[in-house]
Amino acid sequence: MGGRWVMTVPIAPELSRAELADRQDERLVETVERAYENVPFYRELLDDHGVSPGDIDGIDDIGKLPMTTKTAFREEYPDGLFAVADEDIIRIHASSGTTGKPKVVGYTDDDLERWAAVVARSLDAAGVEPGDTVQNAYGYGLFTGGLGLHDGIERLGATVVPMGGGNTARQLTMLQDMESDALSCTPSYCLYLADCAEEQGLDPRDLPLSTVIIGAEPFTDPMREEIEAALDVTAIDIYGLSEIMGPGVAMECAAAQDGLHVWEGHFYPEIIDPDTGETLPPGETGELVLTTLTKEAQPILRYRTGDITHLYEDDCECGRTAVRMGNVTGRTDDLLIVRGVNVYASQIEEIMVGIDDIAPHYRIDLRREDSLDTMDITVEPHERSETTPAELRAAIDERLDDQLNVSPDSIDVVEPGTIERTEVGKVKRVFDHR
Ligand code: DLL
Repeated sequence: MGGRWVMTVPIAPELSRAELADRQDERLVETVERAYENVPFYRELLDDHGVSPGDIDGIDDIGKLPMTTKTAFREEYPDGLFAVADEDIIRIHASSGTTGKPKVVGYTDDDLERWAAVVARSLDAAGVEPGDTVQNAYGYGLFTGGLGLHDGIERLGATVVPMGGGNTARQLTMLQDMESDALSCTPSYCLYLADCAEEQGLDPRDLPLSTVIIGAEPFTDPMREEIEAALDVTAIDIYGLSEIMGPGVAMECAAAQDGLHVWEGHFYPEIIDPDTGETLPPGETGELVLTTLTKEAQPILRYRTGDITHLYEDDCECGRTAVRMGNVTGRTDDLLIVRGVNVYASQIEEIMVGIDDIAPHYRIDLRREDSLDTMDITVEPHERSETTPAELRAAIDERLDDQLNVSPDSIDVVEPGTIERTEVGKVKRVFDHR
């Protein structure tokens, strides 16, 4: 779609670290005041901890603030965390948990403006340019993925093809007919789409795409490589969560493809030890805690995301000054305790995806039988694999035992295509029946 008029890129200039720090100081003070004055939940929480807004002079004081957990969203459902009058909320989103009520989030007009700008900035980091065409296959609706990406794509001055999730045959047709440069969707859907293309006799590498923007669920490095090879694209990681804004809290840059720049003028990141709550120094792995610095409708202080990662402050070759966080491969609540051995689903995934002959589709079923935990793994070989199921089982068993000290009760190798694919929404791989 060349040759058309393109608006100028509305990307804010890079701030120096010192300028960024000044901005964070100012914005934290404002955010704490706003939360204390307008949200009874925060007034009580701060009062209970003996902290008043006057104690917070800047980011260095953030450790004085208590943390917010997801239970606040459940207890204050639906709008108890809003800091503005109902008529100032112009959009609602919600994220459904596996249990209980959804977490409802609200946005003012200015919040939506800032969100679009932050997503535009994220897309710019991914190498998407004004004038490009982006097919957006994140779900539209209460989920923040669809509309969040949508507004950012438009803000950048790119063309959005608002497909939403599912309807894969049509996605493939539109990708070709619109000559889309980029596709935004979950990593599992990316692979599914590539498989569907092949089934239709189409080589997925012949699709016009050069970039895919993948996020909303964890993926491992081998899985990213698989996506890049299958579609002949660069796969860029986008991170975000509804409670803090939605997609675009942090974004990998195409230049380094190494860690995600956290847009620190808007979201302040910390890493804590999930067991003790203590703040950890840069480089150490723990739970990501985020504070909104510009959210008007719903300021959130020190939110425990449950996501496991680390922060690194080294200079990035792209020249962006914002700190980077590692790719999120696990969550504190993904921890599986199988017969007393602690293991993250992502660690199991990493091992399985690391075995060449195994397709990145698997499921883990956990059950309890006679007060003993059992773990059954189901995997698919790659279509091209010539290894026998017995050899595959042996390879998985040996690596799980060597590297994680776990031994599943069964490893079932099923025909390619047997494991149910997720066409809409986030992939679910662990089924805990206990
Ligand atoms: O998933 C927002 C989003 C939409 C992000 C589209 C990226 C793209 P929630 O439904 O509230 O919001 O889920 C947030 O998803 O706490 C992580 O556990 C996980 N997650 C999000 N992005 C990534 C990522 C959206 N890039 C939860 N890598 C977060 C790993 C991710 N996990």
